Amino acid sequence: MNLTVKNEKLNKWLKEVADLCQPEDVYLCNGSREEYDLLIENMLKSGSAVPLRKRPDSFLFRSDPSDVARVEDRTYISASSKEDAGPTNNWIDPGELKKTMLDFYKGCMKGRTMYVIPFSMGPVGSPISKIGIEVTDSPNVVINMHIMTRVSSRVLELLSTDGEFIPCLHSVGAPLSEGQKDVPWPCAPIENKYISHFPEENLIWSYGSGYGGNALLGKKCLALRIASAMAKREGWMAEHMLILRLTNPEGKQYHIAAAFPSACGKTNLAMMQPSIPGWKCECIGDDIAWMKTGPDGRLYAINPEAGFFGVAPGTSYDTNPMAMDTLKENVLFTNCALTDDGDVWWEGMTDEEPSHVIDWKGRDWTPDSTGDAAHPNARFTAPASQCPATCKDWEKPEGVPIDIFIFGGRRSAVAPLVYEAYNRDHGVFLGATAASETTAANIGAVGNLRRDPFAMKPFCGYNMGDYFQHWFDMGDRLGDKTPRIFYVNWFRKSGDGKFLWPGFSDNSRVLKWMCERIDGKVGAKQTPIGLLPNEGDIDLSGLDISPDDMKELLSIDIDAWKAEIPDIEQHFSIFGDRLPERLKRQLREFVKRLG
Ligand code: SAT
Ligand code: MN
Repeated sequence: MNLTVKNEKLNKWLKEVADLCQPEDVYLCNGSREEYDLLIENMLKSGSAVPLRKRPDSFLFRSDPSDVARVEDRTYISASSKEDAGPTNNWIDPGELKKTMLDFYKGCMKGRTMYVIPFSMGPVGSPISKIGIEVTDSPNVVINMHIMTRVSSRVLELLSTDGEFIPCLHSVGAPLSEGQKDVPWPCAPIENKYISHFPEENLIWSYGSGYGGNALLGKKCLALRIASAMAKREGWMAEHMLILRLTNPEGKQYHIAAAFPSACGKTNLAMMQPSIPGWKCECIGDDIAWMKTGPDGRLYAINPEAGFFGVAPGTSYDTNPMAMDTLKENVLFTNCALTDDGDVWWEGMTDEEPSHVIDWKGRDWTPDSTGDAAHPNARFTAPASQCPATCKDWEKPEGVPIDIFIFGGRRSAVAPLVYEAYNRDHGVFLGATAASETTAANIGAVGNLRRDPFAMKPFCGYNMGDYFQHWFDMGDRLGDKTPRIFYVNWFRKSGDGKFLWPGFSDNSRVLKWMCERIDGKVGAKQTPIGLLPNEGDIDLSGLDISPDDMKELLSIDIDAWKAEIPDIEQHFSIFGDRLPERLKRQLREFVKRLG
């Protein structure tokens, strides 16, 4: 390998990786526009990128049909003991996993270029930021990383001779033999895919997938799984949360961090434009929040990412106009449909379906076809700076002070539109028991209810029982400066299967109630599950919603909640002695309140 960098540890690691993976050549990325354009040009030539006549500098990629989402079953937290990975993570002994993966990595980049991507999660040089180096044999990963992270030669300068970085090794796992023609989206079969994390070494090894969260290693692997383990050790928080700033008509700002599972509307809420007059909402991040206590004792959040990797289907000028305006140019689309005039399309984008498109598998599609034109987990990758709703302070190195935490999920029944935790410990209980119906963001069944504590089930890099304790510890440290905690459910349905709440810009009405709670302007009703809005306290002016629907949205079915108890008990029981005593107490109190 004829590549030398100043940082000794990096030099050694790159040499080892090149010797192991045996790429045809090695390329050190600098993050420039020229580099991005050149990679796209090569992918256009090879046929893996499709140009979009209707959107300047935007391209469509079609994945292998098997490589369309994260693979939670193939994702490992390889701590030295199984207990430290905990019951919600897959675990293989690090020695054994490395041995297996080294066999796969041996010669895996034959016939391909090995790209070295120096990137920063968080603004380059900020004290809160972390440096990663991703080595990959996928040019598609390089261009996505260009948008999603800060890729720059400055990162290498910052590393100097002995700076710390997180090594992120990635291969699509599809070596090319002499003269073998490449496919548009190389990847390995599912049983050979491994998304592995070694939290004790701050090390990531990913093999066999070219898709999003499996391959853009700065995102879920570094900024959530590895960062959550670092945060636990160092006393901060890495959370699966959007960050937004809400400003009321008097100009008072509120910063909200909200955790919802993948494909449950984080991007929509982060870019939401309030339907209530005089209120303003600005986006700071749509997926990940890193939070530390500031000099004033409050909790400050930054978005470690630089772009949005959002779910395309369902995104429209009705549901998320800010996202639509973000997607006008410089966007990478994956698994969307291609229209006859050279644009992308997906289910829910327009009122009327196009009469003909090429579907995400590259086949002709008409409204009579069976199956979706775009994959339900089709994605866009777009720079955050392009979003008209992006807050001017989104890159502030010190972050923004968080006033409100929201937990939630997708539940067609039981959970009401909104309620507030009684206190900090109860708030942790709400996060720890959050449940949501599964979505297409993971390979597997869709629509099954599962507990997804803090929306972190797939992303916590250590024992989740210890993670619960970390929430208590952070709360104890923050004391009365802890953000107020709420739970929401935008997805409750009526008996005949219709969504009861309009959602999207009308979610501002719910956020307004939260702000008024903080300011002591409105009261709340004590119920067994928490504090609910009093009738008339949610601003419904200008909204056409029937009083019956509103009643149902805020109704609590005691029997349905009682029926949850065995499931919560079962969910808690898996943590054994790692379950904090304070959560057990919360459960006992909850049972008592239910009567
Ligand atoms: O594919 S990603 O993991 O990046 C998206 C998600 O599931 O949140
Ligand atoms: Mn996510």
